[in-house]
Amino acid sequence: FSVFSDLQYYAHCTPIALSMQQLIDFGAKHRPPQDSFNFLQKELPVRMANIMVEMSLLPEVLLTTQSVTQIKEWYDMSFKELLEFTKLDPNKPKVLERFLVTLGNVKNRHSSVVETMAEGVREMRLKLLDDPLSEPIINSSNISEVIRSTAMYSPSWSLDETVQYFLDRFYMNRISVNMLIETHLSLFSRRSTMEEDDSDSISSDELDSDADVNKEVHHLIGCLDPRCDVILLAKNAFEDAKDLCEKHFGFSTDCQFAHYSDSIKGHKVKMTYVPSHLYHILFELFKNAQKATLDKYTGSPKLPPLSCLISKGEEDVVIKISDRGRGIARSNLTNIFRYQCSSSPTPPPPDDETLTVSPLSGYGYGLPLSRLYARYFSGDLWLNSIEGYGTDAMVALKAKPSEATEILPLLNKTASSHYSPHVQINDWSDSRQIRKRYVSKVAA
Ligand code: W6P
Repeated sequence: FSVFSDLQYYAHCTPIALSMQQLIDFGAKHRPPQDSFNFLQKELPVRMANIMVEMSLLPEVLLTTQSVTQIKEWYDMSFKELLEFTKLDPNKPKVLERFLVTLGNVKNRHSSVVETMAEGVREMRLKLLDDPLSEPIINSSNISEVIRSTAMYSPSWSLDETVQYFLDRFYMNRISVNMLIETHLSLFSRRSTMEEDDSDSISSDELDSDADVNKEVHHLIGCLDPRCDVILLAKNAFEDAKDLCEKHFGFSTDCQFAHYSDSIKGHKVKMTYVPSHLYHILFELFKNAQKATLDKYTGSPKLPPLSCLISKGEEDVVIKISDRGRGIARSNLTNIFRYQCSSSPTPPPPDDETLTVSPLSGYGYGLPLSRLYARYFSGDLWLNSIEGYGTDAMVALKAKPSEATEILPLLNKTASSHYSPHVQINDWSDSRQIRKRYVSKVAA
């Protein structure tokens, strides 16, 4: 197929969404590294190419920023490195060894993509402030003949909506690629099975912020813990958020934990999950709840405690974190999930740690990213707020590993969409997503 470049070829392939059950089966059955190699050697380029092409469709103001240019170079390089392996024989130990090294390199190369993309969005906003007329009119004739992503370039969308749509998809793609890489490294790298101390390769990535906890407490198969102790993890996340708050403000409040489970055995709620993702989500929510409480009760000696309810049902594990920090107005509820929330006065410096460790001032990327982590395996995250009183932050996760399936952005490439722009085509691997988005747009 010489008409197609490699990029176009792989972008035309549909990513394969895996369930937690499949990931567990693969790891627990000790399948040979060749099997994983064969899968990843195609799937990684497919997932990368899908998002690379989508990135190339971005409006010029963002596409031509220095940061996005840098990110494109990283993706080009990694894509090329991974393609090398299509010609190689995985039955040679040397090849498998090199594959591990390449995956490690790719992971490190992309470790600051979130911050760099955030910087790109800031660059774009500065450009627009300088010259508001440069705001592009999003023109559907820009779209490549071969591949089109209908919704993204819907002419009725503002630049804001387009950027939000893209970043959700871009970061979700990145979470999924990281997941595949981490799984292979964790199952097959000699270092991770023989030694404990591989902190060098871990420290820079937000996925592994609780790597120490992982080692001691979790029974990891790849990145998944089939017996993840939700209550223990929530308590750890709470304590860490509390310590951080204490350090920053000299105050913090407590939390009352409660749990409920139909099939209760002892005092635990267990499920299959990625502990680092769940920790990331809960740490973020506890920080926000602490912050809201402190903001309302500055100087007051007695702070109303948070509460955390964890319930395991048939279908979902639901976690509710409540604060009495005055709540949020309905009109502001969607804003706090925006990547370019205009109310954030001073953007944090593009420092590795700011996004994961100390976004106590304003809402950074913490909430939208946490929602992506929840949605990644078919869960969700949302807020119910009672303005004047307080906020309930809710997380629902699939209780059954067979139902916890990756939600991946898909690139639409159906030529027919060109002729029937009103037909809705799924651009997420889960058809419910598009309905959700449609409903939220109508509501907005
Ligand atoms: C607030 C705002 C917020 C966001 C996320 C979680 C909890 C809370 N509480 O007031």
